[in-house]
Amino acid sequence: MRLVPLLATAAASAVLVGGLAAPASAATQNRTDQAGDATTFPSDFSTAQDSADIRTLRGVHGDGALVFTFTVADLIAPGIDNSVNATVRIQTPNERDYLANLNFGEGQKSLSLVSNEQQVACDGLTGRAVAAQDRLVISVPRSCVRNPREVVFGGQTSMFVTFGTGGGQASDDARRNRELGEIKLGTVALKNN
Ligand SMILES: [Ca+2]
Ligand SMILES: [Ca+2]
Repeated sequence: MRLVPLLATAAASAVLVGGLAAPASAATQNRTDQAGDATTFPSDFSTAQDSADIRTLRGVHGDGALVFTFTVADLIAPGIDNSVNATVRIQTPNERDYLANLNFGEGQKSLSLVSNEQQVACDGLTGRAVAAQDRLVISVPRSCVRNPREVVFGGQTSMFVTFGTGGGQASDDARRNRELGEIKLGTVALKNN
């Protein structure tokens, strides 16, 4: 007779523990960017435009890693006739600047973390393209950027697509109404305290 109440209690406890076990200190920031604002050449090249056109850039400052997810209008699947590229700029409180890059060049994936134009060794740096969800994801272990309590970040995409005898390219910055150039940082810190 006591079995049912015990199970019910166990289930209730599991739900409670599950809720509390979520990374309490992880912070998320979701940045929305304008639609259709990728700088594109030729200007009517919609495949490149839609692939580069950032709609949101989400940053999650977890206990183990900083994870950045670009969602674009319509991501092309990385392949032999294109190049798909995303870069996140991360600035830590001592104003140390990092660039984490995910690149698919002719379908070959490469990842890098650079600070002051020097490569930073970073085991656990990962990235992926999820074309079905129009997402590019870069995960940077916090230990690779000296375990900051908070960061500010920005991001940029660039795409190069070839077709027949021609090609085109597009690039976007995860910030409304700004021209491309040095990747602009946000002003609100993404904290993990
Ligand atoms: Ca955009
Ligand atoms: Ca933009």
